[in-house]
Amino acid sequence: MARTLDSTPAADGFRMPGEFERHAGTWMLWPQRPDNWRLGAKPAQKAFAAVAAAISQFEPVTVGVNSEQFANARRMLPPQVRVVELSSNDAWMRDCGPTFVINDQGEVRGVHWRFNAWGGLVNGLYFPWELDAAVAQKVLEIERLDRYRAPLVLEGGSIHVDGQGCCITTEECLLDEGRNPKLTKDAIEDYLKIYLNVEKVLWIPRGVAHDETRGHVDNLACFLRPGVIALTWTDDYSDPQYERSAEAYEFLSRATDACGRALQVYKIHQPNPIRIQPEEAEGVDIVEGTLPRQPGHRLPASYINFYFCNGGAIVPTFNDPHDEAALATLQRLLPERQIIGVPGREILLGGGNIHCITQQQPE
Ligand code: KQY
Repeated sequence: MARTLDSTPAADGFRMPGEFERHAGTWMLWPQRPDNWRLGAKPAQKAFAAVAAAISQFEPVTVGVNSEQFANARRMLPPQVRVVELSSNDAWMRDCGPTFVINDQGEVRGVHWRFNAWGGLVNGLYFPWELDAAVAQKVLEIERLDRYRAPLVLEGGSIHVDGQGCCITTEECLLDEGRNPKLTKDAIEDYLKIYLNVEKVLWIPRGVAHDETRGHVDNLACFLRPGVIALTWTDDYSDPQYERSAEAYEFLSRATDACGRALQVYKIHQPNPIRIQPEEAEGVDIVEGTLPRQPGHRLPASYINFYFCNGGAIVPTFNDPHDEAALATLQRLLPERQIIGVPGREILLGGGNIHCITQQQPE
């Protein structure tokens, strides 16, 4: 039975584990909306299928699909991937899926945050979003897991934890006027502490330039393990990302985590600027209320938007000269894992990358 609980994870002794801890599996959604994905989402569907196939070499994968795409998704996804009918407005399981929490007895529950399409009627990316807002509850029902309903607008891409009491986020994202305009920074921090069961929140000032989420940390920085962070970087002073990464580097290098450790911060150089090509923009339907895709618009490409799975890490590649160094650096920093590059451009054209379309369910 999946109950909705009146208590909180912290009160019940549940915490969000680090993504690098063991997973029972991965959840994803299936892209289809033609006002976000070009050419009726066909290229994006191939890209999502490649991500699901790569992860499924390491752990079970479930993909939630709207009813009209069920047969197509079943045909395009490898047989070892479970496909379930699950309606959504778009395909960002990181952001609308549950945040799973565990206790010391190995029990798993889920946090269901409020979802408003990255900014609601103030600066959200599409309207309506009511199907996305129900995804977390439906995933927890399928898994028969109890649910905490958190009174905070939050997408999973705006937080990372080390599983040992520390959370990283950005001020740009969580203090954004479209998310929780009535809550102070202290009130938001208190909710993070209660629902993730962390003791320390590190507020990085800003995320990646041109990111339509306005500051998701999962495109900027992540924990490789407790005490160790990877950060997207550029050596080009004239790039709009330089100032953002430099301030994050300064901030994180001076910070300590909840255990009092100084953080080690490793830089991963971003790809060269990637812009929407005219033929890519042309394939996207124009719909009032959905963020338009303009030719020439710079995309927030980052290798940090990768996903840990059991024994592996699935990293977006961009057919860029920096791909090789990014994969090699991650392999050096994560020697116990197999680092797999999967093309990320089609996912990036929709506004995110591999981390944004996946959600880990802990073991
Ligand atoms: O987490 C993300 N980066 C998702 C971005 C959503 C974009 C919707 N067009």
